[in-house]
Amino acid sequence: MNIDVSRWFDLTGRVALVTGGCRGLGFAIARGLAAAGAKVVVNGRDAAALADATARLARDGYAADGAQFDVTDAQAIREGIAAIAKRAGHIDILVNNAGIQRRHPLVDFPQRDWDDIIATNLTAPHIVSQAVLPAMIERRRGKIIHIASLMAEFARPTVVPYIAAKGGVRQLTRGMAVELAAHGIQVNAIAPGYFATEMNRALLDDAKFDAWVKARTPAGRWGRPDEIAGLAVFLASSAADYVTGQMVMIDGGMSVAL
Ligand code: GCO
Repeated sequence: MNIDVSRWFDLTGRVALVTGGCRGLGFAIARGLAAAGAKVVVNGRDAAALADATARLARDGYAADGAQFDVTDAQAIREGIAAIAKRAGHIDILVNNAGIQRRHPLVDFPQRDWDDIIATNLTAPHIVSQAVLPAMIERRRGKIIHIASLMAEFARPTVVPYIAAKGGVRQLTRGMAVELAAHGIQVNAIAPGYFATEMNRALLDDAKFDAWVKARTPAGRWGRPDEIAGLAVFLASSAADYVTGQMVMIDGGMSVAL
C-alpha cells in the first residue's frame, strides 16, 4: 500500500497562532504553517507591522489574520484569544515565538530589562498557553511549540537574563508536556542557534562576532529565517503526535561541536 507521506504534514483545517509573527523567525514559521494548509493568525503589538505581515502572506497566496495584543498583558491575551476564536475558530496550534533580547554586563544589568526579558520570553508563553488550553483540552487535541534557544543549554556573557529565561522555557516545555499529554496535547520547543534576524542585527554587523559564529558553526554560516519553517511544520503536524516534551536544536551543528 502506498503511503501518502504528505498527509502526515498536512495542516489543512487547523488554526495556528504565532506570537511575534510579524518578522524574523515568527514570520517564517507563520508562512511555513500557512504553506502546509493552516489558517494562520499572526500576533504583534504594532498594527502597521501586523498589516504588513498579513499583506505579505496574502501576496504569497495565504489567507492570514492579525491579532494585536501585547504578550505581557494577560487581559489583552485573553481578549485577543477570544476574538480569534470568534473570527477564525479555536486555536489548534500555538507557537510561542515572541521574544526580546537585551545585552548588558551582568554586574549592571538594568532591573527593568531583566523584568522585560522574563515577562516576554518566559511568562508570556505560560500565559498565552493557558489562554488557548481550555479549548484544546475540550477537543482533546492541540500543539504548543515554544521557541527556546541554543541559550537554553549554553551561555555567553552579557545575555544572562535571556539565558535564564530560555532555560526556563526548556523546563516549561517538559512540565507542560507531561501534564497535558493525557489531554492529547503535545508540547515541544525549537532551539534556534544563530539566525540572521533583526534581533541579532548588532551581532551580524559586528565583524568579529560574525566571524566567530561562522568559525564556531560546523555549517560555517548563520541560519536563514526560512530554515526554521520545516521543523515548525513537523512539530505542528500529526507526524509528531508521539513527540512531546522535546527541545530540538536547529543551529548548523554549533551545539555539538568543540
Ligand atoms: C546573543 C543572541 C542569541 C541568539 C540565539 C542563539 O546575543 O547571543 O541574541 O541569543 O539570538 O538565541 O540561540
